[in-house]
Amino acid sequence: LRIVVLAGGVGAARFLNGLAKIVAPEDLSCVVNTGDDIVLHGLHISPDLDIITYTLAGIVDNEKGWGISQDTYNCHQAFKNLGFDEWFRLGDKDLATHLYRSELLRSGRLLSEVTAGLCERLGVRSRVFPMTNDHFETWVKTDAGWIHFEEYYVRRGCRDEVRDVQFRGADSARPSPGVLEALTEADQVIVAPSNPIVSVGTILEVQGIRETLQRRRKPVTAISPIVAGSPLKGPADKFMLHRGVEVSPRGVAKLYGDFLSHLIIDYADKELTDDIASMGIEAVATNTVMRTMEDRVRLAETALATARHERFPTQH
Ligand code: FO1
Repeated sequence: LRIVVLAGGVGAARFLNGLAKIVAPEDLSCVVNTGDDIVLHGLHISPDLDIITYTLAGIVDNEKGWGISQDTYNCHQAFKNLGFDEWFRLGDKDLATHLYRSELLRSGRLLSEVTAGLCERLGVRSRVFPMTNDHFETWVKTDAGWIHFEEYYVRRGCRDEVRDVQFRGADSARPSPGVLEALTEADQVIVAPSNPIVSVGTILEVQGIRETLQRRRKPVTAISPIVAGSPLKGPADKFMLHRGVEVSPRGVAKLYGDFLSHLIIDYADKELTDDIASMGIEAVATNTVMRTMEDRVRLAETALATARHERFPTQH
């Protein structure tokens, strides 16, 4: 079975960790959010692409969920000593990735080519697609003004109220080569438990991606990143509230309702099953909190199993 996963960063990587244990690497493709991409010190950093690639390569720092396991931070510290306000922690080995990417992008290579090159070097046999090769950045309006998403997330620790969100570049961002074909041909598309606005919502903003999902006649299964009224990780609640969407799996179902066939929700929300069914989406309740590798594999198995009870949205 060919599986395509729409992925953000840490939450998606945890899920992929389990999925990669039960799906052959060549049958697995990921379409990854690049709205978090940022240029720092002249280096092009793609946080979510790197989190996913390092996870599939088995070298991610499992404790943090990002960066390379056992990396050192000598350069980061030396830079700080020079008086720079280093709010984004780049590990020494991780820096090599950013140097590699920036060098190749400067020489005219596409982000998708650079990502494929990195995957090859790191022994990742699944395909990792950036959602777009075009410029795309998520910006957040806070009471401190407009700031890049990473500044909101890392530098300010998600503490600000979200006043507005902009997807800069979205109007002209086209999917990277092969993305629409992969989404059309996949036996199952799985939407990882990532932020539905700034991780998956960005992917859906890229020209043709949402429409391609709407046209599918095979399953699209999402895993709710919201459990009992709170996000599993990160600030999804603030972004959903800003959008006027209820912070619950029902809100997630609304955001994906035009293309979703199945939604995996936590046991804690199982009373929402009928409500979600009335939206034409089959809800499956299970344990979605991934503490151990066993949890991750079990959730991945549940996601794959939903595809065997096919049911599709009633309206498009
Ligand atoms: N997250 C942090 O909370 N603090 C950091 O200093 C940080 C550095 C970092 C460096 C490279 C990278 O690939 C990811 C990094 N992240 C860091 C994670 C990242 O900011 C977020 O997890 C995602 O962008 C949200 O999906």
